[in-house]
Amino acid sequence: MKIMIINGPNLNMLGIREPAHYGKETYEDLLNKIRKHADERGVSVEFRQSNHEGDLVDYIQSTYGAFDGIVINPGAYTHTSIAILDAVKAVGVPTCEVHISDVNAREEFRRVSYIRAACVLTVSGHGTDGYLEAMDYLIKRKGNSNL
Ligand code: CA2
Repeated sequence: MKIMIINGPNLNMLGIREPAHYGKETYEDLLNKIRKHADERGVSVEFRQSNHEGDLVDYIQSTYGAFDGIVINPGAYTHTSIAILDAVKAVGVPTCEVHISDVNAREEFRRVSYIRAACVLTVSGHGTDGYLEAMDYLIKRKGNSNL
């Protein structure tokens, strides 16, 4: 099983500031944590990160016919991007939306998520463990076509 892990704008800055919202782990710590989790479950992961909306659309498109699932934290594009929503709809690859912070407990504008409508799961407010929960959901889902 192949999962693409996509992170949007500013997530490469994790651990540098705003630990109250995003914790102390760096982006590199996050990748290592996901790699370890993937190894333990025998799944293959590839990572992408960009600060540019069009790059994120390209990454999503590249999963078509090549990946079994997507775990994406679109960052601030969550709250604005119809292009990212359309890309997920276009490829039809099972996609989980992840947010490190609890977006529903923050500013009003963070409650809006365009991508959510195309996702099989949203995990919000579980810190970086949310990425692992999303991976497990996709793994379980693939093993049970009724989900
Ligand atoms: O909670 C999340 O994971 C978010 O997707 C993170 C985004 C934010 O715009 C979303 O509303 C919720 C922000 C990405 C990280 O931003 C940083 C800011 C300062 C220091 C490090 C990262």
